[in-house]
Amino acid sequence: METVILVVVIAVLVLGVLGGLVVGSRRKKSLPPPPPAAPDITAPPAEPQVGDEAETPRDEPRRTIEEVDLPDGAPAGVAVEEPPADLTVEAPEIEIPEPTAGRLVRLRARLSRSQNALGKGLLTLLSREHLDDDTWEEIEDTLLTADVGVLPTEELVGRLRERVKVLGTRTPAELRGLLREELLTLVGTDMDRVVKTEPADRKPGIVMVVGVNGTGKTTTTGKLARVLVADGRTVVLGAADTFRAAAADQLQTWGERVGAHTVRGPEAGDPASVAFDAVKEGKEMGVDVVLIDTAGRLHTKTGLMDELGKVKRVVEKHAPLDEVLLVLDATTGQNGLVQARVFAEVVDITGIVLTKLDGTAKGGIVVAVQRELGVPVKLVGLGEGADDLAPFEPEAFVDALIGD
Ligand SMILES: Nc1nc2c(ncn2[C@@H]2O[C@H](COP(=O)(O)OP(=O)(O)O)[C@@H](O)[C@H]2O)c(=O)[nH]1
Ligand SMILES: [Mg+2]
Repeated sequence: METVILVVVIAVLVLGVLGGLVVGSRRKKSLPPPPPAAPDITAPPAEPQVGDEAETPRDEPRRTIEEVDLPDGAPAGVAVEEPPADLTVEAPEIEIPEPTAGRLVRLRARLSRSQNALGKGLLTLLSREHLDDDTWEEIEDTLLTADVGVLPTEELVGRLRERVKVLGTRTPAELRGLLREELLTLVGTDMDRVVKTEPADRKPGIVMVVGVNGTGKTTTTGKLARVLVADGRTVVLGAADTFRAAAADQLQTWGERVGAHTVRGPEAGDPASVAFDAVKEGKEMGVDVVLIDTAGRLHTKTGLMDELGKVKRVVEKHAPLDEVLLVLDATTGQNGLVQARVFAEVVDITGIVLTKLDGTAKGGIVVAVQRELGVPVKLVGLGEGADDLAPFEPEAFVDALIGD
């Protein structure tokens, strides 16, 4: 019995010693590693070697991203707290364009060159005591110089001569009244000058803008988008001038300012497919109007016809064009009329935009171009500013020409 007890005691002791060793060795494994050996500060600093990052300061230990202190639970190598966003990069601010009502009145001073040449010149001549043939000829010259055109000039002078004769003695106010009436007759007060953007039966309205390069098509398209947005409409722009990337950028910039989306294609891509996509996206987005800017660097009539004709045909797979606006630069005078004729043969122009009326004495071109095409001037450009496009109003225009 004593032997048995002794064996048991020895066995327990042996097991205890063995167990302690195992536990001890486990503990040993979990101990922190010994501190690294202190650097030898007597050794000379090593020269940067190839592959070293020479710009890393040698006295600062390099830390890999895993070594950077991270909050609990954060996976190593992933930045947890985003640095604050760069405050200089802000979402583009959307502008609220000016209302369009009364714009021509506000911009009337811009017509001062035309006013001096045409209105004031005519009134001065008409106020002469003796209205002899020479004076009437001077009146004709004044109208011709202002680009009113030969036939309209003859008509106006014929009627004025007649009425002045009937009138006998005349006061300045009477003369002004006569001139105003006759100029209004030439400009036309009964034409429909509304830019058609809202067909009754469907959405979106489709407007195509055409004209020779440099006349102001892209600018006008951008300004028109602003006019529409100011009136509470939503707009998609189609950059169908694919000759230069800059043209699409220019249009897109206009669009961004008023929050209008621009559809564009690859540089030198097919303008017709951009126009088609613009209308498609406009439909999908449910906007009110799609405005299509086109290229104007088409020197031959056949090239022009192919290009614009195709854009029109392709767009009309969606729906008919509601408005085709021809942009003419008022400063180009008779040359503009020649261009107008060519464009009118290629597409059905439904309205004219006369740009740069602020920079010319030739406001009479309004009359000439309407006669030429039998289409009304619907909008006028009176400056490079974003809101310098005005609906054309015959009364306000004539009043601006002859002064109050
Ligand atoms: N003074 C003035 N400049 C205008 C007017 N409309 C356009 N422009 C300028 O004419 C130049 C050509 O315009 P742009 O729209 O690029 O012509 P596009 O080639 O027909 O698209 C630009 O410098 C415009 O700022 C206007 O009504 N008055
Ligand atoms: Mg352009």
